[in-house]
Amino acid sequence: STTKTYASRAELHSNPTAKRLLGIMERKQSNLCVSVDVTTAEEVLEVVRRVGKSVCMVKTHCDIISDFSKAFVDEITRLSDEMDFIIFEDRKFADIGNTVTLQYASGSHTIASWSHLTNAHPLPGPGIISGLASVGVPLGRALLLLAEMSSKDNLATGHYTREAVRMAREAGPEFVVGFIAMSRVDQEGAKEGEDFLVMTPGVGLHSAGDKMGQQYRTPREVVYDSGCDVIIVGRGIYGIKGGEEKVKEEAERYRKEGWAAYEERLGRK
Ligand code: UP6
Repeated sequence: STTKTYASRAELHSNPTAKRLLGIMERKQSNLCVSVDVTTAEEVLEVVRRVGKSVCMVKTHCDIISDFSKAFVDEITRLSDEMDFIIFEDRKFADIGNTVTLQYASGSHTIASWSHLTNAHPLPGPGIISGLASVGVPLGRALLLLAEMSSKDNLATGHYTREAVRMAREAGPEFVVGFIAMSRVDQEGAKEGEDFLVMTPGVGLHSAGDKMGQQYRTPREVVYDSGCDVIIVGRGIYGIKGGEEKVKEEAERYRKEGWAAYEERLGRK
């Protein structure tokens, strides 16, 4: 997938969310996902309005929003239609199939009802995919497995990562469309015609990490050197000092860097 265009991949993808995402990436010339990790609904929406034009996707952590509500869901959904981006709830499900089914469909967040894409740890085994798929597939949703993580000394390496990829291959492309990973984890043993999206957090231009183990690389390192498809940027964009205009500018800056690295990967530059 590293030498194919997002447009050609959009045409062939069978999952509706992956297809829409790849189409948006091509149209908006953006492989940027902004992670909006702020804690009130209005702050989230404010950041989304600032960065919406520059992104292919907005990533949420709905359980950190103190006043999460139906009105918030309606507004972010409206913005996703108007500004043309996918909503990715970074839920990181990690329980048995029956429990994740309930967590995905029910509770105070009803994630499946508004989030186009979500993710899960492969730790519990393939039952976590069947459980989430039973809710998500009828709605046209998509799932990523966490095959690797960005934080220092995390345990998702080697055999664990390979098993995550094997689990995704066994599940088939109907629901599992890719990975959270730091590299092209799907290269080894790729099956004819498969197309996984690799989405990568731990991206920042200004710092090497934080005090709690986060590790940052640049958009070029992620997209060109490592062949990943989507860069996920949080504090590097919403946390920039200098006011709201600056947040918007910074999103554009990451969009351009990510896109240039993609074009370089295709050999267009
Ligand atoms: N995230 C990581 N690393 C992972 C998986 N997920 O950082 O391996 C998520 C975090 C956060 C975002 O939960 O929402 O990506 C990164 O934010 P940052 O750019 O502010 O560090």
